[in-house]
Amino acid sequence: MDSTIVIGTVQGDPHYIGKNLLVKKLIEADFRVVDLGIDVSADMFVNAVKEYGADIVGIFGFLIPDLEYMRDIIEELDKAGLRSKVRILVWGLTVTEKFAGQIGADAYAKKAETGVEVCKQWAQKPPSVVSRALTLFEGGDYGAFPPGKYSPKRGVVKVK
Ligand code: B12
Repeated sequence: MDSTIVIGTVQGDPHYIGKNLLVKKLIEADFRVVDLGIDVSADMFVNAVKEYGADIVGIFGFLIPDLEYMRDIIEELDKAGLRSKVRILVWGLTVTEKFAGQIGADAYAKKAETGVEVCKQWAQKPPSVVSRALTLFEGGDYGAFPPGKYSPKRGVVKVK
């Protein structure tokens, strides 16, 4: 796949078993993966996106405070002028579809398999159309957030 994914578990969170599973499956699917490990700060995400020219960012976090770190990471990517160059995939036990849309992620995926599916769809589409191009499932394991519903910039569109 002609796509580079930077992935990590957010700052303060030591959980990595599920993330590592996703990384393994992404590598098997022939993606270039930059695994930043655990306890990853917003700066580390920003620097890695720049250094490796990543086009996808995967953010994971199990713990409740992680939700705010996810928001920070997306804001820092925006401030660094990188937001329009990457698609952002998030997941965590306390991440809801609505929250993912509100913080400006492009998609969420509850399982490693569906995370890979989202990345495959993105890898086949140019960034400008990618959010809308995803297959969307209501109440399913993954979804995407084209502009519209949750904020003026981004939101969730559901397709049955
Ligand atoms: C194993 C575990 C640990 C291990 C972590 C080992 C490791 N190195 O990863 C240890 C013991 C270190 C740990 C510590 C803690 N834990 Co813990 N832990 C768990 C446990 C039991 C399982 C997590 C797990 O690995 N599941 C298996 C993997 C395969 O599943 P997964 O991670 O969900 O991954 C799947 C998806 O999420 C998805 N996915 C994964 N990564 C990504 C990334 C992206 C981008 C995407 C799209 C998808 C995706 O794909 C995966 C496969 O389908 C859960 C309870 C549970 N049943 O979930 C609690 C749990 C996550 N822990 C919890 C807590 C509170 C803690 C502690 C804070 C406890 C404490 N007071 O000390 C500490 C962390 C302290 C710290 N800050 O350092 C809580 C979190 C509650 C909350 N929401 O805030 C849980 C839910 C337990 C509970 N019910 O209270 N924990």
